[in-house]
Amino acid sequence: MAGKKPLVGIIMGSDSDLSVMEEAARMLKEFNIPYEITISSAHRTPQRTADYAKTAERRGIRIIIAGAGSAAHLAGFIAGQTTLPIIGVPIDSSTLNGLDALLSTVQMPGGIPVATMAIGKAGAKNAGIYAAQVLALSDGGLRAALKAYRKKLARQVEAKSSRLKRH
Ligand code: RP5
Repeated sequence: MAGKKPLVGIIMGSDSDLSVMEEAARMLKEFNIPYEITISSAHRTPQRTADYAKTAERRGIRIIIAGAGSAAHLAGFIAGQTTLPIIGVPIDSSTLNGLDALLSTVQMPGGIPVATMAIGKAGAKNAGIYAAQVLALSDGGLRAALKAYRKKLARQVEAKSSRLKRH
């Protein structure tokens, strides 16, 4: 993976989002998908965010995962400037525990979609997996890795259940 051109862009509104967005990066690493990761805000650095969105496709990025909290406009702001698929991750960084970010991210106007995940770490993790699933449409090796991952999850549940039965 090292040295390969990134296929997925992870972007977040603040460094305070990193502990959540690292979950997306962890899943991309697990599937050997090269990614880039950056911080840019729709509100605090709108020009930097616009430049990121507008140059992503020509830099070889295929999907963008955008995570932000509070009045979270990052994913939608980016979606308005590129036709790359955008995955939104609402982050639970505010006094409203992410409900604000969920509504701001998911309620896009018709014509400009954002695929919105769950609030917080589960959403970031699923964003990484979802990006892998989109890339797997044209990558048989990745499809096989995703099927193996599902089997691993099932085995983990069975192992947990067996441990319970032994008590
Ligand atoms: C949002 O505001 C960021 O995505 C972050 O979740 C939240 C708080 O940012 P900081 O004040 O911690 O930089 O734009």
